[in-house]
Amino acid sequence: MVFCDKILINATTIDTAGEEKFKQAMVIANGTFLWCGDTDELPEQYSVEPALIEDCNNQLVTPGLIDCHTHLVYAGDRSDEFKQRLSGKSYSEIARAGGGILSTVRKTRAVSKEELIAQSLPRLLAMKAGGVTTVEIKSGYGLDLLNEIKMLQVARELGVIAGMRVETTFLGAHAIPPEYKGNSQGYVDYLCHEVLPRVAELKLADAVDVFCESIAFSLPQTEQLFNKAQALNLPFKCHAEQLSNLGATAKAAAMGALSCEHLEFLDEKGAQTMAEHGTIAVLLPGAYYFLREKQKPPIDYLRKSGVGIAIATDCNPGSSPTTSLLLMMNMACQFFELTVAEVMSSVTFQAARALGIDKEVGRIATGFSADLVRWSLKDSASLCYHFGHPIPHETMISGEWIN
Ligand code: DI6
Ligand code: FE
Repeated sequence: MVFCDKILINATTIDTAGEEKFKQAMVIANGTFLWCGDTDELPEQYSVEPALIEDCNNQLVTPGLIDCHTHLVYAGDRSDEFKQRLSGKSYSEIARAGGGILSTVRKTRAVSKEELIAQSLPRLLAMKAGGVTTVEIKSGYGLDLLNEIKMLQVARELGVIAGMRVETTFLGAHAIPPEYKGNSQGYVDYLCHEVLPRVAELKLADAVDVFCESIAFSLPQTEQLFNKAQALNLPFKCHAEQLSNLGATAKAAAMGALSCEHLEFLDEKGAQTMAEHGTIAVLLPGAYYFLREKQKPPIDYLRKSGVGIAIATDCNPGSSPTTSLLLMMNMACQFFELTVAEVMSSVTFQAARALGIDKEVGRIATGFSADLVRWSLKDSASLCYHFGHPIPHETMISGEWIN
């Protein structure tokens, strides 16, 4: 007899490719999956009180969803800039005039840690209420040592408060702060010599990200930051080819980046380099929609070259003010023409790969964290099909139902 905490039977689940598997059973003990397989083959040795056996009646059970790219810690909002964009100004124009990311930097610097938690927590809880159990959170609205540390500490604390898994990413290279106006190289040197080593020493970041773009950091500066990340033993990733093509993807992938993100302007060579190095493409349909981009990421190249595709919210006040990963899943089908199976994989297995935690979360499989969502739906197409509509569900994190 092996005593366990819960058994779920007769569930429709998904595999790593996002394809459905029927009549599945899951045995859960100590927060992890002890056994997963066909309900008919459930070994008799697993013993649990009958009340703790849950018959899922063929409903959809997915791994807990993973939002692998967010900037959810920030103060204030940018609805004023939304109005400017509605009267014809572009995102880049607003950024060049000192608004954009820098306007959120001013607001984020001005608030205390407690206030930043108070403003950011509702966003994280909204994600949790939508079936998300793991969230990546980037810094990048502090842009100096103390404020970047403040943001990363807030991100870590939010994970504890919400009872979710939070992966933190240092994005000091998000914009050039006012103190270094006209001296982006001075700022990159400051990040490499002072900020990143301290962040690493405090173990506040699980990875390093750089916004490589004409309105942000150049390719050589991006490479310099990645070299520093490597020297500090931190994985790295890149905001690449979002508004133009600077060749950041090929460089980042060749250096061993976990993921490259946005990618609207990615070319074939970039996609091939990603495939060769197992770099994940993180696509962000919310930013594509909200900035009214005309160019889509080259899905066909990515597919053809066999690059793993993840989808995330990019939750941020400037280009994607949303917390709904479910809405992004629908948009990924509608705008990027991903299949239902691709989308299901993109917010579970592929998202876990993008974060380098694919041996722990993102799958319903033996040894993985028992994070799952039981949806009141018959299949995964229904999950991608609804939009802007609450879908009743129950979420389990580390073996415990949280609703
Ligand atoms: N690209 C984006 O879409 C976000 N950051 C980035 O590098 C936007 C962040 C913001 O506008 O506040
Ligand atoms: Fe982003």
